[in-house]
Amino acid sequence: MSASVIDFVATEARFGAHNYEPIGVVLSRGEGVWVWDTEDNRYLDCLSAYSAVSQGHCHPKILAAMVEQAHRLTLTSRAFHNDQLAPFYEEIAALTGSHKVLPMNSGAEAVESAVKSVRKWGYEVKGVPDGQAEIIVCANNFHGRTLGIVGFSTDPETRTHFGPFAPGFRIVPFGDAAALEAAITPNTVAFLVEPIQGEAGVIIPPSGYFTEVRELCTANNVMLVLDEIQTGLGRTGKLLAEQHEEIEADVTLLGKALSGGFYPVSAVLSNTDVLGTLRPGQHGSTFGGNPLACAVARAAMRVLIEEGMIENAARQGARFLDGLRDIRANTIREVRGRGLMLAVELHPKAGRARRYCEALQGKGILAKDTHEHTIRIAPPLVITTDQVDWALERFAAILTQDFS
Ligand code: IF1
Repeated sequence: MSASVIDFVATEARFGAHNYEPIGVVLSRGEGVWVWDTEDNRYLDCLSAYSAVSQGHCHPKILAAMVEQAHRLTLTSRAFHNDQLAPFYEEIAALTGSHKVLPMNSGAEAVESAVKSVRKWGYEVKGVPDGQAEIIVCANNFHGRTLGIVGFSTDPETRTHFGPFAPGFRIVPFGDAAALEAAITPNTVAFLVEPIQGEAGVIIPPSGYFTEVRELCTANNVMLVLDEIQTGLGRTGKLLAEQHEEIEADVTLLGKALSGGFYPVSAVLSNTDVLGTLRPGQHGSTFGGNPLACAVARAAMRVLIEEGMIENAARQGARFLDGLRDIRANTIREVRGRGLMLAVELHPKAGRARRYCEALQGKGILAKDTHEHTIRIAPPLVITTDQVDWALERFAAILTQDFS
């Protein structure tokens, strides 16, 4: 690392809370799938800011929409109407087939908003006695960092010493429909679940799981809440991951790529009943639904469709997965993926995934480890065939080495 890079890293360490441990690269510029560091070294971004820059870095059309809107009007609060919110509602509802929309900012806020809404629905529509609502979630879930959410996490790192936590959550294993059925009571208002568990290491449930989950939720009048904050908007090769099993959630959560990485924009999408229970004054946000966010999100959704990014994610994701599976290396325990949400799980004896990510950096690839032994791979959805092949060559070169 050069002197200036060490300076940036040291200054961050001196003033910042140490809640991250970044890889030693200081980025200063991005375009499409590429990012450059302060010394002008180029890297293929295989993290995409945790899937938020699916449309590629600094997409020119999203940028233009953002700049144009920033010149006109940025924030009004919801105390007044603005001329971007209505078209945003129309366009996101048409795209996803939803009836009602609640605009928020971060993913965690969308999750919290959904928890509040399904509880309210439970009391006011389903008839659950006040204060008794139960929400079922999965072991190894990741839905964000706020108190309500970390309270139902099963990861000690995420929750230790942040309590006391709110009651009202039950935990079942992911991918086990019988366990869900057994956990449902008359007071169950919702099942909150990721279509593919991201933080857990790109865990894909057994085929048929979500079909059964959908049937169980319908039979028991339980709202199925899919957290598509990471899997949604093309990441898995479909607009929504629910489409892989041809089911429809009652509540869908979007965030991250909803803004193409320009701005925090999230949304709760629902049938009429769930969001219909919220009355004036009962929920809100200073920034939620602001004109700048709406203009950015409209452009982000438009380019995703117009530029064929979802189909590209399916095509390049299949190529990437095949290519990773073809790498003959005893460091690899399993390769998983759907669309451009991929992971390589290393043999525990191969050494820490972090070391492989650092070695990949040396070859011009930025990827992120998760849980000691898994390398997560999620490039922007605009990646080309040549770029996938370029990346595969480098993954092969690194994965055939031993860093134990
Ligand atoms: C961190 C992982 C990704 C999410 C799902 C809600 C949220 C997230 C399914 C909250 C956020 C992030 C945040 C980041 C790490 C990260 C992550 F490693 F945990 F798995 F994306 F890959 N639902 N995911 O994945 O959204 O409030 O952050 O906007 O360090 O917290 P947010």
